[in-house]
Amino acid sequence: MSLSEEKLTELKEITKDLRRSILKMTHAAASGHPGGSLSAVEILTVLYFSILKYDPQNPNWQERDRMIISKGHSTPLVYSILAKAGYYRGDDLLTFRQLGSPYQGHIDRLKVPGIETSTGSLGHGTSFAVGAALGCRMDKLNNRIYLLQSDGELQEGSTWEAIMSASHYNLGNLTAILDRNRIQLDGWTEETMTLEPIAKRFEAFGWHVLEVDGHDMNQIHDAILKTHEIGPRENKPCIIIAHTVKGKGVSFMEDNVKWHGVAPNDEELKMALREIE
Ligand SMILES: Cc1ncc(C[n+]2csc(CCOP(=O)(O)OP(=O)(O)O)c2C)c(N)n1
Repeated sequence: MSLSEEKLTELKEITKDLRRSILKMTHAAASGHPGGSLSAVEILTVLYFSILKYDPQNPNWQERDRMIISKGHSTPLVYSILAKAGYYRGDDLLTFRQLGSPYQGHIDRLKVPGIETSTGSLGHGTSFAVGAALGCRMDKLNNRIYLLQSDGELQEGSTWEAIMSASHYNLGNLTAILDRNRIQLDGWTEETMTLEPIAKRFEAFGWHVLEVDGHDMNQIHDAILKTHEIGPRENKPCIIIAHTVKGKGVSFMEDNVKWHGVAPNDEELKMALREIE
């Protein structure tokens, strides 16, 4: 069932808040990763506020869905969304990347509640998700495993070993979402190491593939619900290829590799915040 108009309006307001927060946090730290945080805003908003089962009062609740964020550098987004989800107040988010702050540059499950696994060294998250999916199935838990992947990490061999094992073990309880923003650290993925045809490659590795506009929250939501049916029915892991724009929402950051790991200065912050309004 699609999102109601009311729910969609609520989610859109959340995405605006998150974009503001990403910009302010990176500006305050004078470092961080705005581009790949902005591209994944709608994906994580739909997950955290209309799909995922979690209890912020009890982050280790056994039946929780497992949300594995493999692109562990997208911290300004992740810390902001966990605050909104109620894991903590978040009034200290502007200590981002300072010594002693819990909000370090890459996510650490021992420092911030709600983080399922520490990542940042790219290419680990998919293996972790496979292990979590196997473990939850063995424990007969009534939950699902969600994985946010980046396209840059699909250029790493270990990721494909994990992708292969997910179908070998018939992990119908696993939904991956690929933030297909087409840019990694050095440039366009297709120029650094060709990934296309990604959908056919996942299919060849035994996954069920769906594709969406990664900024259209209705499409994201409906595709995730489809994976809840298709995964267990076909006993297959599912992937949603979410076509996104790196730096989405700020015109001078969009599709621009420069904004992978650079913070806005005072003037750029003002311009960017005006655009979000
Ligand atoms: C194993 C490893 N090698 C290199 C890096 C440095 N690094 C940080 S982000 C990044 C790539 C960013 O592109 P992508 O993974 O597609 O992320 P997104 O565009 O979604 O931000 C790289 C190579 C890293 N974090 N881990």
